[in-house]
Amino acid sequence: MNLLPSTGPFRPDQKEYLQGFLAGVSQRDGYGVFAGHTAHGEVTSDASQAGPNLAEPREEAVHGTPVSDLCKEELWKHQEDSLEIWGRMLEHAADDRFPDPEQTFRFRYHGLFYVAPAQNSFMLRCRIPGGALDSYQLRGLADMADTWGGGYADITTRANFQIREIAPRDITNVLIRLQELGLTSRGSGVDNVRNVTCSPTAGVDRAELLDTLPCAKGIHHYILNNRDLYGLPRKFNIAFDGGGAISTVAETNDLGFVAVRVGEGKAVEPGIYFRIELCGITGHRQFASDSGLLIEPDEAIAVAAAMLRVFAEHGDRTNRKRARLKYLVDKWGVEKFIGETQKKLAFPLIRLPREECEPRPAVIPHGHIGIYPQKQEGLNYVGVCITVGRMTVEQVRRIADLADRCGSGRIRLTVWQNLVITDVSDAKLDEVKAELVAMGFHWTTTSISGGLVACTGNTGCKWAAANTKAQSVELACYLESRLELDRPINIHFTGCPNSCAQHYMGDIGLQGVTVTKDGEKVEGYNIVMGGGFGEQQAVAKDMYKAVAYADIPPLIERVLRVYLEKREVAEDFASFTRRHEQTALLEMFSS
Ligand code: SRM
Ligand code: SF4
Repeated sequence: MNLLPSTGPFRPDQKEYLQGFLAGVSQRDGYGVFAGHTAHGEVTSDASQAGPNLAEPREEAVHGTPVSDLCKEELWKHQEDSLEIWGRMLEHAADDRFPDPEQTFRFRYHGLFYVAPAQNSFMLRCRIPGGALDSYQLRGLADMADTWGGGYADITTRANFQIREIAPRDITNVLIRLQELGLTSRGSGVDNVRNVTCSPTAGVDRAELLDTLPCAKGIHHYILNNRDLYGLPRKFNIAFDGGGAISTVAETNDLGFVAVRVGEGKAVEPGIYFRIELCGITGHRQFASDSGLLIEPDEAIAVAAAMLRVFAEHGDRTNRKRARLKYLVDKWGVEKFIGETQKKLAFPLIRLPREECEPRPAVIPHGHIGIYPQKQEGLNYVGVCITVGRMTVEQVRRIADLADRCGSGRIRLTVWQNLVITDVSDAKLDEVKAELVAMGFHWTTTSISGGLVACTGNTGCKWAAANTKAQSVELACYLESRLELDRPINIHFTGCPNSCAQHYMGDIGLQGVTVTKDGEKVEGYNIVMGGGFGEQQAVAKDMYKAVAYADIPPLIERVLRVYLEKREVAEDFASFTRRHEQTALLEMFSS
């Protein structure tokens, strides 16, 4: 009998011989005989050397998750690199064809969102680090929206720009033109680091501790040039806050860098540092929390890259509902996450309790709207209210012209869906004001529209239960014609639980739901109140469920009238709603 190992499986006669042999040995010793494999794949009888059986090819894995366990989207990512689909996009353009579900997912790597059934067309989402644009880019975007889109554009809640109603035949035209403008849309959708935000007045804010625009641009370009930072387990948000007069709500991001000053006599040299906040995800009712880490500003890109790689390697690749950074850190604890990050860094991470840093200078409520002097003598920035971020191409062009004529040609988009024109000389302020009024815009901080944020809603997004943009504008007009507020208020309209407009951090937050009224299904909202950010940070509390939209304007009017009547001196809306229990508020609002 030939018992030499062959390349195929054992023959029946070989198996029988081995079984008999092993049974004999086992009887002789009185217990089973171990046979396993060493780490090099040899068969061994020594249990202490046990390793995997390499005789069979090991199942492929994605960062340790076997391919058979991957969720659908992870499998697509594993099968083909979505950054390599230029040919396919050209094909779709040539055929004027919409993509199937798999290609719809892949196209989002390039910022192309096929948004049917809400609209039978593509939406282009750009990537504009820090929301910083030059006038020629703004004009170029307006031309794109005119030529290939619906003649309008939106500023998003990540200080970004979206153009809608693009036909399949034009998808490569828009991508090419965008690059010609020095912009990109790469990685603006699905499982990538989204548009990196920073303080919209970075570099001009008198109160800021640090100009964070170079940080936002730095990580943006690092990602663009390191392919392993695409295809994360899920989306990832990064923000840099310079610690100045305007918040960029870093605490709503997966990773927030917040500038702080450390004074004399502490464990580190006095100076300006970043504190790192982790795992903001307000749709899941969680703000980012301080990690205890204190880093030098020039370490920020390296630390962000290391944290992204830890997330890429260990985030959940099987269940997309649990694939955000929050769930990895919930599972591990912050210490383990920091420990794994440290392993990837060539310099030590340092901790310092938050109390050892100086308190943040006061944030101006609604400081993103209004006219303020810059740190550069004689110059000002003008925060313009672009109600819910929507502009016609004509308005976009006029803003670009205004920035050229009266400023330095630079503008900044904000996470409040508004924009800031910088470098306006004192002498030009009146001209800017007059032109803004002529365009239908304003800069009044206490207006309802100045604090209005609304996601895309059901005219563009299939998840939406309501027409958020139109209804929010209607509500603002209704309230502004009946009430006068002397303190800013934020109202956030979000079309579904995904919370793209962060309703849980609004003074008043509305989340779209379908409501049955008089036997008919109509658009409506769940309403939360008392949310806030920064010093006022709080997740808003549930107040009303399933209110038909038609009933909302009079309801919110009543709420605001009660607030104005019963508040303490100079009390803001958030403090007022927090001072009372939900039942007490409901009672006051019902009378
Ligand atoms: Fe969002 C998905 C629009 C900011 C949480 N978001 C979507 C999609 C792509 C719907 C879809 O999957 O088809 C929406 C496209 C609508 C359209 O056609 O315009 C959409 N999200 C938006 C924008 C445009 C809202 C706006 O009007 O400003 C914002 C684009 C930002 C950007 O420029 O990149 C936008 N989305 C946000 C934010 C706020 C933020 O990122 O700072 C959030 C909450 C924060 C967070 O960390 O999640 C947000 N969007 C979501 C989620 C829920 C993710 C989750 O893990 O809970 C989804 C659904 C998903 O990813 O599967 C989603
Ligand atoms: Fe769409 Fe919902 Fe996001 Fe609004 S919150 S844009 S409805 S996914």
